[in-house]
Order: sequence, then structure tokens, then C-alpha cells
Amino acid sequence: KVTLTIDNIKVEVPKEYTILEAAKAVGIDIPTLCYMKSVNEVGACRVCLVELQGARGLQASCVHPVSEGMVIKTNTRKVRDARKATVELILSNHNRECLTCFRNKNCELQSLAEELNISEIPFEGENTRGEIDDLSHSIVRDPSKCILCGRCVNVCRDVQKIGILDFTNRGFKTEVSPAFNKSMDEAPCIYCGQCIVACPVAALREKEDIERVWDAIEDPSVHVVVQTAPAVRAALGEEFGMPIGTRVTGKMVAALKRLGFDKVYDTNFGADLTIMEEGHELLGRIQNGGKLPMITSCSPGWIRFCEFNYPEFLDNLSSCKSPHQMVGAIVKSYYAEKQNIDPKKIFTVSIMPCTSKKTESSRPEMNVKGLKDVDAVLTTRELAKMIKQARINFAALGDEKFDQDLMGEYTGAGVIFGATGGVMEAALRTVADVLEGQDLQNIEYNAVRGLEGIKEAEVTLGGKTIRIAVAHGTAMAAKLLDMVKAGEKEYHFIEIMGCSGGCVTGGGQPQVSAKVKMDCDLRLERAKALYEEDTVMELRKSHKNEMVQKLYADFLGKPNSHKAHELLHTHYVA
Ligand code: HC0
Ligand code: SF4
Repeated sequence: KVTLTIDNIKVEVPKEYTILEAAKAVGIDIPTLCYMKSVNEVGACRVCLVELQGARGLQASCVHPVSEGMVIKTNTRKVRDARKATVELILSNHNRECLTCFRNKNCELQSLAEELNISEIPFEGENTRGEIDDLSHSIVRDPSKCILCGRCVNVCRDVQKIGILDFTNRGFKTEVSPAFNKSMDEAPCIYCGQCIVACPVAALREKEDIERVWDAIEDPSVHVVVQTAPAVRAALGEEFGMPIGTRVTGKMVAALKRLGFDKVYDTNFGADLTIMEEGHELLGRIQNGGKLPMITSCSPGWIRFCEFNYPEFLDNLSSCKSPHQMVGAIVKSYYAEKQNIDPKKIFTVSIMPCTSKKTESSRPEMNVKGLKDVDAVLTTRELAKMIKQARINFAALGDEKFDQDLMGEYTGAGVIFGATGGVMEAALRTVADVLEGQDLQNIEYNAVRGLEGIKEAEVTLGGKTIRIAVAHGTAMAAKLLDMVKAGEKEYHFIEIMGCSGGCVTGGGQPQVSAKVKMDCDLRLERAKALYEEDTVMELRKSHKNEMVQKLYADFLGKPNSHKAHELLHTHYVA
């Protein structure tokens, strides 16, 4: 421990702390911009400057370590003027069309300019950066908004170990882009959107699809069915000022009904269905000497990562489509048949915490007889925008229930899909009952919960030992697959999610400032909301879902039947 003085307050902190962290410990809030805890700690933007007694010049507090006896001032004229000049310089070279900006009122640069009381920019810089890149289905990059903080670069390179984005060109023309200024579409980008949630401004965002969805809702001849991913309920409330980790399932459903969707279903029905298909696929592979380890295929960012970087594992992927694609396919077949609606007149919308799902839904193989399983994917953020456009007072909404017919039931196993380890746990709950031939009571698999990058366990079921592993974030996926490739590890079943934490911290979730993320692990708080929903559910195992059972009895036959394969499975080729 070391003792130092900050703004006349004595503070004792661990010696590994930076000045920024020490100040935070006594409630002194030093502004930052490029700083992002554990991701970007480089002191590049110099917004976090402080005066350190005895030092020459001001110091960047986010990288300066504390030491015994330091005396620091965070609020002097010199400090204020320096911070202001730094931000003015950034603004002079920034596209300042704030009113029409995607991040208006949710921009770290805008807040900073306000806090520093910047009311005019004394000089105009050159804004000579390139064109907007909106060629992909998922991500839009606007260099005129970029402030070169490097947060996206570091997330992509260090957290995801992908390295699509980097600084290119020099001087005024410096920009952050894929190598050789290629489009994101031409780079091996997995569209995880982690760069978007790291961006403090609007330089990176999702490709919006809101207008197409409004058009469908407004067309009386179109029947619009919406489904919501498990993780959306754990974060949507944040867009309306609710605390992180607030579960808003009922309000979300109420809002969707008010927006005018004809049917509101939960992707969790599809998650339960996935477990039936994937669980039986796993048992089949184990019993018949199929390709092992089998690896989950529900995270499209992970699928792209596998296609680009580990094509030798493509045969290991489960052939199951992801749950929301399954729901889409079932809506356009079973549901259409039962409701007597022409599937061509049905428009399916998925609300997802994910930007990669936009690209997934446009993959040519994701269709039923030429009709797309899912017609539009909106992120959690886009749904929030629609709710705001409709001027719905979200916080004041009462709880409503998903539509109850045909696909209206889900279990706790489906809900936890949205957190890392959840798909594995859901699968184990079902596979265990099948192999043991009984209704097991002990259904919480703590070994696969939590935030460790790679989780492993061995479970003995019906006399068989099943070795499993869970990885989240593509850096961890790569580490795990390298061990499997080298023969150091052997598993039967692996769950991989493209984003660290799983879907709850997907690239389509509400953007939270680096400041808030400094002391709140979104992955934990949002996952808690899902585990909480699981514990209050009457049914917590996918095979207990009676509507899934009915779907098999009336329509699909058995899990992995010919019809199930036609509608619910696919295959991946390099
Ligand atoms: Fe997920 Fe999903 S759990 S990928 O993380 O499997 O996006 O939330 O909707 O499809 O169910 C995301 C979340 C889903 C799917 C489900 C899976
Ligand atoms: Fe990197 Fe993911 Fe952003 Fe693509 S979407 S640039 S892979 S962080």
C-alpha cells in the first residue's frame, strides 16, 4: 500500500493503482476519453491530465502509477485549461453534426465538451478523413466521427484477438480502418460489434433496419412476428435510465405490443427447441462415433471466426441453426400452417443483442423454401430507438406476457442461453435426464457459470463420462481450440460464444460509458438478471416445454427427423 494526497485528501491505495484509480477511490472523478479499463490504458488523449507536485508538466493520470507521498491536484486552472485545449483540438477535427448524430446525448465526447464548458471551438481543423463504409450487413464505420482514441483497435486486437481495425495513413489523414482501407465487408471481420460498444462516439455503429420494420408493421397485408433474444431483457432497461442488470421482460413485451407487432414470441422457445435438436445430435455423435468434440453453432460471430481462422473445425460444429433462425423457420412453416397464413405474407423480426445476427440472417442457407427464416434483425439499441420514436413511456409500462399460443412457452434453460455457459448448462439439464432416464432435481451446473475465460468440467451421466468446455470471446475460443488441436485436451462438447460474457455483452447491447464500466462488470450484472429469471420459472428444462413437445408431435416428428433437418439444420463450409 502507498499513501498519497489528492486534492488535499489523504488516501491509502494498493501500490499497483494508477492516479486515476486512486482518485476514484476517494470519489474524485477525473475525466477520461481514450481510457478503457483493462483494454486501452495508454494515456494517448491526455484528457485525464493532473498536476503532480515536483513533476515537470502535467501527467496523464490513467497511466501514471501512484507512489508514496505523492501530492496531486486534479482541479487547478492549469489542469482545466489543458483539458479544455485538448478536447477543443479533438473537436476542431470532428464532424460536429451532433443533433443528427446516432450517438446524440449518448456520446462520451459530447458529455466531456459539456463538462469542460466548451462553448466554441477557437480554431477549425482539417477534417479530411474518408467516406462512410456501410457495405456490410452489420457494421457502419464513419471516419468523420472518429477521434482516434484506439479503443476499438485494442478491443478487436487484444480482447477478440482478431485485429481487423488499425491506424492507417498519417498526419491529418490518419484513420482507423481495416488494413489497406478496405471495407469491413472485405476484411475477415466477424461482426461481433465489440468495437461498437467500445467506441465513445459514433464512428462505429450497427447498420440500422428500423425503417423496414416500421414499413412491415404499417402494411396491413403483412403479418409481423417478432421474437426477442434472452439477453435483450437484461439490458433494454438501461436505455431508459434503469440500473444495469434490471430485468424488463414484461415491459419489453408490453412495448412490442404497443409498437404494433402482430405476434410477440420469445427466442427462448427456439432455445428449447435447439436443445432438443442439439442434445440429440450430441447423443447421436457419441453413440455412433460421429465427429467430436461437437461445438455449439448459435453465435454467428463465432461461426465466422471458425470459418476464417479454424476451418478444420467446421465439421465439429453442430448442424443446428441458431435458436432465432429456428423460430423464424418454424413461424414460416408450422405457425403459418396452423394459423392459415400464407408464409409469403409473414415478416419475421428478431430483436437481438448482437450485430453479427444481421449478417447471419442474410446467409443464403438460412431460409425455408426460398423464404428467409428471419426478415430483419434489430439490435437492443434499435428497439430502444423505436420505443422512443413511438414516445412510449417504457419505465411506466406494466408487465405483459408473450403471446401464449403455439410457440408461446419457454423454460429457464432457454433464458440462460444469453450468458456464457448457459447453452451448455441447458444442454446438460436435458442430456442428463435422457441418459439417467429420470427427472433429475440437481440442475444447476455451477462449473460452467461465471466469467473465467475457459471453463471445463466432467460430468458422469448414466455411467458415461462427458467432458465439456466453455469459452467466450474469440481470444479464448482460439486458445481452447489450439489446445484441442495439439491433442492436449479432449472433449465431447464445447460451447463457444463470440463475445466475452456471452450475449448479455453482445455488440448490439446498450452502450455504456467507459467511466461506468470502470467499476461495473456488465457481464456479471446482466447475467444475474437471466439466472434470476431461470430460478423463478416453473419449467427449467427444455424437454419439459410442452409447446416444443407439441411441435414435435404435430409437425416435426422426432428430434433430428428429416423434417427437422430440413427446417432447423444447416451446414458450414469454408
Ligand atoms: Fe444469444 Fe441465442 S443466446 S445467440 O447468445 O443460442 O444474440 O441473447 O438470441 O439465436 O436463444 C444472441 C442472446 C440469442 C440465438 C438464443 C442462442
Ligand atoms: Fe473487430 Fe468485431 Fe469490430 Fe469486426 S466487429 S472490427 S471483429 S471488434
